[in-house]
Order: sequence, then C-alpha cells, then structure tokens
Amino acid sequence: MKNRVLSLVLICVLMIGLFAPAGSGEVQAKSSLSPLHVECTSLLDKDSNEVQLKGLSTHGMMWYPQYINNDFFKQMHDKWGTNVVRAAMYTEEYNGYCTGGKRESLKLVKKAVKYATNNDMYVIVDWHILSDGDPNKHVKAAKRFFKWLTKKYGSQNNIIYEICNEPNGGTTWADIKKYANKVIPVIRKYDPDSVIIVGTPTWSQELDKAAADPLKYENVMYALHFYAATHKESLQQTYINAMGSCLPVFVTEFGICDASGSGAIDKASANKWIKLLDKNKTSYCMWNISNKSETSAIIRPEVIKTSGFTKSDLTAAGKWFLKKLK
Ligand code: IDC
Repeated sequence: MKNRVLSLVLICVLMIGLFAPAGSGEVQAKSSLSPLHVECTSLLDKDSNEVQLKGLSTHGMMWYPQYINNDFFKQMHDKWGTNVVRAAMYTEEYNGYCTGGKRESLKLVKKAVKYATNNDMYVIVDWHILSDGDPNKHVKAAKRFFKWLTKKYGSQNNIIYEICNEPNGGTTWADIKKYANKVIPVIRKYDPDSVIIVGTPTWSQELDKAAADPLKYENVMYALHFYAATHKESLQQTYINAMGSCLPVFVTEFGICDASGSGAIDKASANKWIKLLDKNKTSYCMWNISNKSETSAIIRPEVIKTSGFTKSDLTAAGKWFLKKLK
C-alpha cells in the first residue's frame, strides 16, 4: 500500500515536470544561435560566415523597465529585423547596480536575456559606467556581477559581454586595460569563448589607443560610440584607421542626434556613418528604447504602450532606424 502511494506521488511529480509551461519560473530558454568569434575586424559564426549584428539599445533598464517585455522583443526581431539588443544596466545613475539598484537590475538583466533568447537575438549585457568615469572605481562589483552572469548564462551562445560602457574623465587606456585584465579572467572562467566588448577612452572613441596596445585575449572587441550630429569626419577617420590595423570594433551605441542624446538630428551624417559601418560589416546598436522626451529616443513621448508599435508611434530617429534595417 505504502509503495503504491509512493509510486502515485512520484508519477504526479513527473507529470507536473513534464507539463509545466515552458519559460515558467527559472527554466531557461536555450539559444539556437551560433557561437560567434572574432578574426581581424570580423565577427564570424561557427561556419566562419561573416555576421553583422544590428539592433537597438535599451535606455537605462531601471529608468524604462516597461520595454523589457517579450512582445516588444518579438516585434524588434520578427517585424523590424534586428538580431541583437543591448541591455544597458547603469552602474551609478538612477538606482544603478552600485547605488542601491542591484536586485532590480539583476531581475531586468534576467528578463532581457530571456526575451532576447526566446526571440533568437543576441544580447549585449552592458555594464553601463558613465558618471563613474573610471571602471576601476567599481571593479569589485563588476567582478561579482560578471561571475553571477557567466555562472548563469556562460553556456549560452547568444550572450555578449560589454564590460565598461564609456570610460571618461581622464581615464586612460592603461587604466582600462588594468580593469579588463581583472574582469575578463572572471568571465572566461565560466564562459571561455563568448565575445567580450571593451570600452575605449573618452566615451569610447579612442580606438587608436586600443589598436596600439590591444588586450591579449581571444574574442575581444573594442567599443566605438558616436553621435552623428557631434562626431563626424575625424572620428570616422579614427574608425577607418582601426579597420586598417585589424582592430575588431563594435558600435554598441550611437545616436543620430548630438552627444547629449538630444538636440537636432543629423541624417546626412548618420547616413554616412551607417554606409561606412555596413561596408566593413561592423555591428551596431542605436540608443535608445524609451519614450523620453529626447531626440535619441525611438518612441514618441505621448505613446504609453510598451509593444505593438506602429510607425506613427515612433520618433524621427525610430523611423530612420527602421528604414535602415530594411
Ligand atoms: C543619456 C540618456 C539620458 C540620460 C543620461 C544620463 O539619453 O536620458 O539622462 O544618459 O546621464 C552616452 C551614454 C548614455 C547617454 C547618451 C546620451 O552612454 O548613457 O544617455 N550618451 O547622452 N554616451 C554618449 C551619449
């Protein structure tokens, strides 16, 4: 009798396991995307086909958590044709990871990875330093964060790590290297081969410094950020030189307005940039997924829905980007 009750309980437990809805609780979706690797300036898939990733960056996820939802991620991939999304997790500003927002930030990172994975997109997890200038300021927190992240997702092919958004305030390439040489080994322990993107001095613009003295790890790329109304020929020349010296570059953030994230947009300059990046198959993400009243936002300020966007819900920047994706 006791045995029969035990067997029944066992069968019930098994049935619940079998029929539990996929994606519930902590069950993780597994990405079917190819692992990526880096050769000279190129990003390649497992069959060595060149891959160019194009997508959008979230605003700070703590500021605009409402856009981290499956329906919107599905729309970005299925309807707009993006194959990557950047999940920006500020370290200091607005309840950042290091300024009280750790628990909520981690929840949002998990959501972003889950919805990107569900919808066959690569996801850049961005340790978004900004007012903290030098990434060494929070290096201990960064090591803890990337240990947590890689222990959880290190076996997935679609995660890309961006370890310091925009070093600034006099932070040198030597400072960034010191930081990267501490954080990259933490990532590599649980994720031996996924792509890691490293920010460059002066808000991720000084590719020349990285090219002169690159990091000694495989599958590392270097961030270039531009805002088309502010950054023109001279930064384009820096980028062209980087291509010439075999430096792998990922434009993890750009805007078609000025560097404040607002002001007038400059489509002519933006078109020039995209032509240049496409020619070299350099990957890029445009800033930002929000309805904030700033010209870099892709959703109009008065639009409160969080998915199912139509063209008329988008700002000039949003419409411009959608056209570029076609
Ligand atoms: C801006 C946001 C803005 C926010 C500000 C916070 O667009 O709403 O108030 O950050 O300080 C960057 C940064 C990115 C900036 C963006 C525009 O990586 O965080 O976002 N920008 O200024 N580098 C160059 C421009």
